[in-house]
Order: sequence, then structure tokens, then C-alpha cells
Amino acid sequence: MKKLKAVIFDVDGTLANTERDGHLVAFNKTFTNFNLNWHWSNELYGELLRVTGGKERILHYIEKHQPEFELPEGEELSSWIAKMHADKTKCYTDIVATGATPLRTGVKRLIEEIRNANIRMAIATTTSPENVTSLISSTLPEGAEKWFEVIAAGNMVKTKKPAPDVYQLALEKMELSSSECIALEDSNNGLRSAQAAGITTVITDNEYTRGENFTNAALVLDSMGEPDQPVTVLAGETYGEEYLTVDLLEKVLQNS
Ligand code: XBP
Ligand code: MG
Repeated sequence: MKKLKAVIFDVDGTLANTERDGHLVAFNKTFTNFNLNWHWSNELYGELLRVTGGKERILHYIEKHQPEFELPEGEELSSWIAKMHADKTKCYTDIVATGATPLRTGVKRLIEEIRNANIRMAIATTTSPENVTSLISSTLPEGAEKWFEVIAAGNMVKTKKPAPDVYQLALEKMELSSSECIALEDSNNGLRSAQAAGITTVITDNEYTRGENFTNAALVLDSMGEPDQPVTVLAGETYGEEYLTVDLLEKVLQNS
């Protein structure tokens, strides 16, 4: 029988609606700071999210949506994007520190349950480590960063999601095999990354990812839920549970 030893969390879109309420707002603020007349709407951002990573997303936007764009005098594209991205990270952490990105329904409860069950926790994310730290410190008790044994981030690996690198890094650092873990994700890119690392994945979707291909997920829910806020099951089996619990995660793993 497979035993659940660790839960690996994605961050953006899974722990909180950081894409809509954090990253998108920060990108637009940076465009203003850089005197650009660019503005990403919520709809356009939904499309741009298919490209993971902030720097990669800006480059894709220039190539696809601003073909006439000319770099400021004396600038080189990748270093200019890196400068913009550093500004965006500063904007993002400032926004998150105001409490604009609360945890999604059920996240805090599930984290507490996992801790009480002595199951290990890690993070596998595309975003920058300082963004993860700012989200944890604005939403969880002091010292909560240490609850996550590993924070594997996009800038620590060769290839970002949907490549498996960031999950493989988390597994390697925890010295666990993929069959001992569950990944919690919100997007097709995240699912493909965890799957390629061999990890059983539970999806909680959101407004940007609803309708994406989650065929290979073990379970697809609309949130992690609470006792008084039961989940809607979009695919898979919840074995009679009305919200995501450690028991349910264990059953999902055993049946995967
Ligand atoms: C998250 C992302 C990130 C953020 C921006 O993907 O794609 O790029 O949007 O973060 P996932 P940075 O949830 O699948 O990990 O700007 O720091 O790259
Ligand atoms: Mg995500």
C-alpha cells in the first residue's frame, strides 16, 4: 500500500489567487513605472498565463502583441526584461504584504491537518522565492516558512513548468520517491510538470484554469473546501468526503 509522506504545493493560483490579485496588478504597475503604455486586461492575462515565468511572459507579450516595440537606447532585451521583472517582483511583494492575496478556501485548514498528521510539506513553484516568502508571511503564522521543508522555485532549475524540473528538485531534496507524494496544482502547466515527475496530482481550478485539460489528474475540485463549504467535484472520486482532507489525499494516492 502506498503511504503518503509529503504534499507538494504549487503557489500561484493554488494557495491564493495571486495571479489575478498580485502578479497581474504588479505587471501593470511596472509598465507604468517604465513609462510604457502597455496594459494587460484580465482576459489577456488569462491567455498570457500559458507562458510560465514572468520574464518569459513579458518576452512572449513583446513578440506576439508589440511587434513594433523598440527598446530604449542602449538597452539589451534580456537585461532590460530582467530589470523590469525585478521591479515587478518589488511591486508584487508590496501588494501581497497588504493582504490583497488571502489563502483560497480550505488551504489553511488543510495545511494544519497535514502538519497534525506529521506529513511533510514542500513547495514547487515557477515564481521567485521572495514572492513565496511574502505570501507565506502575509497569510500564515510567523515562522510558517519553515513548515515547508523545501521551496523549489523556477529560478533554481534549468526549465520551468510544464517541465518536471522543479518537482524533481523537491523530491531530490526531500529524498522521497514520486509515489510517496501528492502534488496540489491549479493549472494544466502545473499538472504536466508534476505528472512528468511521476507525482499523483489533485487540481483545485480557478477562473483562469477552468476548462483546461486535467485528464491526467487524480481529482479535480473547485477548491479545497471547508466543512461548511463543500467542494464541487469536477472529475474523480472523493470517497464520500465533502472537502479535501488528509484522509482523502491518502485514498487518492492509494488508488492512483
Ligand atoms: C506561476 C507562474 C509565474 C507567475 C509570475 O506558475 O507562471 O510565472 O505568474 O511569477 P505556477 P514570476 O503556478 O504553475 O508555478 O514573475 O516571479 O516569474
Ligand atoms: Mg499555479
